[in-house]
Amino acid sequence: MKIKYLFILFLIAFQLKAQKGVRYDLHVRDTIVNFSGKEKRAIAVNGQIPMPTLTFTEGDIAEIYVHNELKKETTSMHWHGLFLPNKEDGVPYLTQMPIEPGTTHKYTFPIIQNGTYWYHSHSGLQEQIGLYGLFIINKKKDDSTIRKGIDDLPTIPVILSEWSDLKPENIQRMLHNANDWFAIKKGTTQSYAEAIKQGHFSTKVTNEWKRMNAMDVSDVYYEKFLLNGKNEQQLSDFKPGSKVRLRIANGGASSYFWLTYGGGKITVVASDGNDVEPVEVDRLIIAVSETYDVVVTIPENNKSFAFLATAEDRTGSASLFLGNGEKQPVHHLSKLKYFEGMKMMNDMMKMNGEMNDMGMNMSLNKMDMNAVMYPEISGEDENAKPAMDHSNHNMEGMKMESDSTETSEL
Ligand SMILES: [Cu+2]
Repeated sequence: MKIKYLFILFLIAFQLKAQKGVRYDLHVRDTIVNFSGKEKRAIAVNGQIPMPTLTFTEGDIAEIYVHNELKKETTSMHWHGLFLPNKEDGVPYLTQMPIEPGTTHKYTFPIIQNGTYWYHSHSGLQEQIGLYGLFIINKKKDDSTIRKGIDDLPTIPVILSEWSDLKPENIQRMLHNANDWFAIKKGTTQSYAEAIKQGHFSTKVTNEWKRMNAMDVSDVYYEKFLLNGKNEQQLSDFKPGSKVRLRIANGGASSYFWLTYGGGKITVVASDGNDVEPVEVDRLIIAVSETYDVVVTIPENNKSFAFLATAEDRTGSASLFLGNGEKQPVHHLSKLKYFEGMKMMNDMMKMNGEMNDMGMNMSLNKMDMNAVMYPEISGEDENAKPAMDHSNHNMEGMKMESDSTETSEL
């Protein structure tokens, strides 16, 4: 009996020794940034926005020291999508006390999964002004799920976000008031003047008559969209013609992004940290807090193509140029056709505000607003190059049919 227990103890001790503690120190500090031409307050970790990419291997023990060096604010860190003991989850007043200024908090947990994740502050609205970063977990060397040609590719961490010169607290207040300020900034008020200019006077009148609001696909205006904390960036140290894996997280506060690549197809290989059957797409949309792993090809010599993240409302984008040569022209997504969307909304409603048959089809997902609002689908894209779209759902009775339902179910 005793010998058996000793043996088990020995095994446990051996196991513990085999697990590697991996330490990171995060120094949280007040900082000043200038993303838009104006100096604004933000929060940086180790002097940078976004926070550093934390990389682990499954089986490691994470030891993350958060040093709160802010002047007067508390902080906390939440590890988005990770399986861990509840007390390490980073939610102030729920799983821990807030980290007071001038103090250090140690998070430690075993890494029992792999994939692409991210982490962010869970205090106040600190995430919006800098406290977001990638959390990457590689597979163990002997993991049977390792995929040749995917898991052995060089990795490029990509974290998306946006910047507003307004304080996040003000944005929150404005959203509660539901005023038109952001729509004015974005040029999406759909005024009568605009309606007349675009030949949609009667659409606008009907819209007002039915007391519906102007069309929009997002609520906040941002001065800049960022990819790894920059609006534009170039990586030129990869072998021309080779493949790379982008580990992408959307660390934005409210923006969905369309992802496109000038250098060819995008192969999606993982979603929210889980491997998926690889699928080739022309583009995909990433929601707030989602992650995707994609594989793209580095261009041949003397060229570089943009990996583009375009805000869903198309008011702006951020780009990562891949390749060692001249930047090739970027194919931007054209402006949305709001009046066409408005017209469709009108057509769905009876005068008394009830839905008609068309409205029913819409709610049953048989039709898609994108089909009329996205110029590249409706076939009136002034930015030339027709791009096959993989975003739309089934659209019975519409002039365009989705050719790739399997893609849209990613
Ligand atoms: Cu989160």
